[in-house]
Amino acid sequence: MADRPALVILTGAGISAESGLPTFRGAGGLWEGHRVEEVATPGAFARDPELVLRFYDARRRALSTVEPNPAHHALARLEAVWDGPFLLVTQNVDDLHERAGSKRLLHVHGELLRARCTICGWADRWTGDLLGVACPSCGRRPALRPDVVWFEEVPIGLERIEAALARCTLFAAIGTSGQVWPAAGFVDRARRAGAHTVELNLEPTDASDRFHEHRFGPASRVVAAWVEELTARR
Ligand code: BV8
Repeated sequence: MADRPALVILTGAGISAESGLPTFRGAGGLWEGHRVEEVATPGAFARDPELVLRFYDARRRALSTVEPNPAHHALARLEAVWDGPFLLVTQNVDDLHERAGSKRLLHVHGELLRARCTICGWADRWTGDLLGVACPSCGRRPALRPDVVWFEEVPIGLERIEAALARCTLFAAIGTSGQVWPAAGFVDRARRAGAHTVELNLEPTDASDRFHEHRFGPASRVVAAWVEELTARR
């Protein structure tokens, strides 16, 4: 019996853009006003923890004011009807995929709504500000940081992602500029496994020539149409 089709999807900031969350590298992007090294590296946190905590507190607050968009909902619908292996890997630290109903989801760069203690290792869901807050476990302050993967830190779930890519038959990258590694290399791993690869983005990226197929346009329209086609065939 032909193996069931195995799907791996990688999403980036572009899938959340129409929900109102700024991307990283577009005009008016998230890093606007900050060089990424100033706010998303362990060195930045050691040098100026207040600046970094304020940057993430502002993003966490913004998250409570936005909703998933049709692209997030389309991926949750696709997962619900997909009859083969399915893994949604997101580089995003927002919770919009969860709120749209996605379950088989992996945050390769961590989550804005989680925090951890740099002293005792405590970690848990966290929805409030972190600036000035003592660790709820060891009581030390300053000690808490956002539970996200900064540059130079090891991404989450790489073994599980590698296993999924090694057997995938269809790989889609949605709303990502393909500039951050090792996530940017997932498409190459999928191609080596023989998968068909699709890039869904507002416009061509520097990574476009590494995909077999492209669907250009806003994610809320393009992802919904792509999912419609895939589910009609099943
Ligand atoms: C690591 C979390 C060692 C926090 C982020 C080669 C191999 C390995 C590492 C490296 C390498 N070369 C360089 C490195 C180091 C570095 C790296 O990649 N540097 C780059 C800048 C050159 N990588 C690392 O440090 C990583 N760690 O390598 O550890 C290791 C490796 C393997 C095994 C063991 C050890 C850690 C990287 C993670 C950094 N953390 N964020 C936070 O969010 O604050 S990165 C950040 O960028 C976000 O996670 C974000 O998701 C990610 C990628 O950005 P995108 O999502 O693509 O967003 P962007 O704005 O760039 O693009 C948006 C896209 O959407 C655009 O294409 C746009 O056209 C499109 N779009 C816009 N609107 C729409 C749309 N599309 C559709 N519809 C729309 N409406």
